[in-house]
Amino acid sequence: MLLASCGQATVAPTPTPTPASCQALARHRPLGAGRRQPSTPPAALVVRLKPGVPLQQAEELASAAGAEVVKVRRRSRALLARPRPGVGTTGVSNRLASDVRVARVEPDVRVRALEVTPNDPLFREQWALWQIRAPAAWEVTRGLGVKVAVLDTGIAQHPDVAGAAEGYDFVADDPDPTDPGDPNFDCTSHGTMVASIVAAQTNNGRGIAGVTWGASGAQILVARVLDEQGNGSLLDVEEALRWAADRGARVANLSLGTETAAPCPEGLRAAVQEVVARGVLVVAAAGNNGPRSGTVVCPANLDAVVAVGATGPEGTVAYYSSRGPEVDLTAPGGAASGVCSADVRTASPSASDPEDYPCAAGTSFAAPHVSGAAALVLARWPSLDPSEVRAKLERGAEDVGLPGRDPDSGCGMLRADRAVRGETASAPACAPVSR
Ligand SMILES: [Ca+2]
Ligand SMILES: [Ca+2]
Repeated sequence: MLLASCGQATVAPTPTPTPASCQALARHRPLGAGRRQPSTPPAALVVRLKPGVPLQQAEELASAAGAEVVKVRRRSRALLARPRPGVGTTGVSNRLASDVRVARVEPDVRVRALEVTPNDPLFREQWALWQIRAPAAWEVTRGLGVKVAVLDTGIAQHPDVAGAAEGYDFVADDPDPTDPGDPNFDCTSHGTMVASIVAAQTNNGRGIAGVTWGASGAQILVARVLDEQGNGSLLDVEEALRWAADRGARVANLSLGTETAAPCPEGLRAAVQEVVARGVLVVAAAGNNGPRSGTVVCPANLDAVVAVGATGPEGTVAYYSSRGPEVDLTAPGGAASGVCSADVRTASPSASDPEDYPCAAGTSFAAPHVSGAAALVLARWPSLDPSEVRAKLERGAEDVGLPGRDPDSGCGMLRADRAVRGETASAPACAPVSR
């Protein structure tokens, strides 16, 4: 069963893109051409005072040199001064430097926030990436080379999604994991949508951004375990998990589950334990059977699996998200309110558009945010074992809902930035000991 609601009017038309010519013009126009630039103020100077010189003399000292004080920094015993209009910076600097009260004069060095903003046109609409603080995480890593297995309906061709690094079709038992698409829904490929969240081609000036950066991000191993309608066998899931471990996958994403909450069969439990011991973090969608507790489906309800519930754009747990003590984390899954902008933007071809960017909601789309963040963590620290990766994700999570671990949100909302920096939240729900 697919843990998505993509057939329920959540697939919205792609918004009208900015005309390509307009974008190209903006990109290629030389700075300043054809437009009056505001006059740049003269560069500020940092003036460091000698010991014992009272800071109260700052104004007089600057004024005597032809400058005005921008600010005085008491702890650093320095002032920021700027030449008065029409007064040359060099002269001001020389006069200040020759003042007996001044220890040193330096140019003010400017700094800026190092958040990474990719140029994908739909990125500004991807609230999900802002919610998990992906731009700050990308300062550290974009997940290059980590192998993430996506066990799903396979993958379809889309210009903003890299193909499978390796793949296998466990449904038809052949080496071609292509998803032919679901004829019942216009959203043709669930697996492609999920893969696009993990690793859409990013900063390519096209479509969406992924949690990891496509060609410069995680490699996707595609295991087709669900048919185009989204139905499959847990035995194929078992087999595909072992296949993924054989191929060096470090994360396995399972945006699938049983229809209702039920204990997992012993075979699947053993397969999960086996691949976790071989270094694969297994991440699964919690289910869309909320809001009552006790609704987390298999395989998310296994202890060894990271069970992911869904949040909407406000950061609250979505009404449909399955609840129970097995929930470990929440991540963006969309509000499922029928409004495209409140759902998760993905990439997948549709019947009407080979380059569609459908919006979709479900815990299916929450899990790949966690899988992508796990790949970022592993790109930074490749030697971590699954329990260590999991601990970083859980300790960095933002406690939401009831204080501490709770059955709606588990350890709280995914924070990719803290996970890749190895930081613990200020009031973590699940630190220092995770389940
Ligand atoms: Ca893109
Ligand atoms: Ca909580």
